[in-house]
Amino acid sequence: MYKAVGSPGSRLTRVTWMLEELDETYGIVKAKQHSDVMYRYNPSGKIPALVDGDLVLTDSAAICFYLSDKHADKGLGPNSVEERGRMLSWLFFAQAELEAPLWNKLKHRLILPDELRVDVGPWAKMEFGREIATLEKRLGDSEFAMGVRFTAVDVILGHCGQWARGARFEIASDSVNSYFDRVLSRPALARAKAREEEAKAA
Ligand SMILES: N[C@@H](CCC(=O)N[C@@H](CS)C(=O)NCC(=O)O)C(=O)O
Repeated sequence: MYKAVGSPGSRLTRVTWMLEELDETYGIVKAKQHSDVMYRYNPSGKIPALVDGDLVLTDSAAICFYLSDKHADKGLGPNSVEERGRMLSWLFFAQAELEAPLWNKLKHRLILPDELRVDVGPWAKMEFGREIATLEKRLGDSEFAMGVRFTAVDVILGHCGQWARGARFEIASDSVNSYFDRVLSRPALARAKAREEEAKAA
């Protein structure tokens, strides 16, 4: 059984969502960022981690990609070297470009010590808007990032969309908004959130 390690409501949701999409059994190990428990799984103390037997993986995009590749028969991963390349390109885009302004703004608003905080708001707004325009072009008329098939890429992009909406970042694209609506209405995401709520209450 897989173990998904981290705090409910954090990037942990990417992992639980992915596991729900794959219909795999898992347990949630609750751990706060930089807690003793979290350092056992990730040298940086950051959330989330996945435990698969002796393998401990960190970094949400890598975890989702790994799971999709391992369970390729379930259709959420790459089916060829070319698809593997395209999925990795999407995942690097999602984390390095789309997520970066969201994460930097949050860090400077809530996480960093006061003396290190600066106002990255205008930069984050501009950068995020530019990457939404890129996302619109990259998606084109496709239902999902990889075409007609929902994959691990949509978990990571979708989670960025949920984050952006929660933090009231402007998403000035009808097609990207429709894409986020489509992806965020997946029953597997609702199940993942319910599992995290249960874990939170336990
Ligand atoms: N690249 C990592 C980033 C992990 C990360 O930054 N997680 C946040 C919580 S969602 C955290 O633990 N932050 C603590 C910190 O930045 O010090 C991933 O995608 O898993």
